[in-house]
Amino acid sequence: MSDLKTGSLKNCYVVELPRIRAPEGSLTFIESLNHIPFAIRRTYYLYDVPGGATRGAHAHRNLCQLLIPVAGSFDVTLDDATDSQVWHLNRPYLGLLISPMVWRNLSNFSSGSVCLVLASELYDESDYIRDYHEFKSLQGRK
Ligand code: T46
Repeated sequence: MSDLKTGSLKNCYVVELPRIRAPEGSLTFIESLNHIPFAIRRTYYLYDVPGGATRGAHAHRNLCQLLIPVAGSFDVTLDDATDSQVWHLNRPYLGLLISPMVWRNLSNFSSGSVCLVLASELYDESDYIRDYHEFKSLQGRK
């Protein structure tokens, strides 16, 4: 569990990661608690996403994550039950940090895109809020 303030879009932001550029290609690296404000306990990635598919449609109670478009592009819509904002992610050195208690939808995946996710916690289904009305209620919005 990170110590980020939770439940607000104000705590979600783009992280510019280090980029080592060379004629042979580029390299980006990420260090726990240095480039991101949490220790990485899990890594997973989304790939082979068919055109028109959407992912997400939930919030997490305690999980903090960094989403990185390591290939291709996709859109991330975040909603804290008061405001919503869309990010178009299309650079492998720019990740989107998502704090707990923020509803997310991922869409517009380009062909061959890969979304790498660094997560602050192990997988735990009880951390998910999959009902938007419950999410709004927990956020103090009816
Ligand atoms: C988010 C986006 C980017 C596991 O067994 N282990 C795991 O670590 C994960 C992430 C998922 N699963 C299982 C649970 C479900 O049966 O895989 C299935 C799909 O998982 P989920 O509904 O979490 O998938 P997405 O792609 O809709 O959402 C995930 C993250 O949960 C979410 O926080 O931001 O990827």
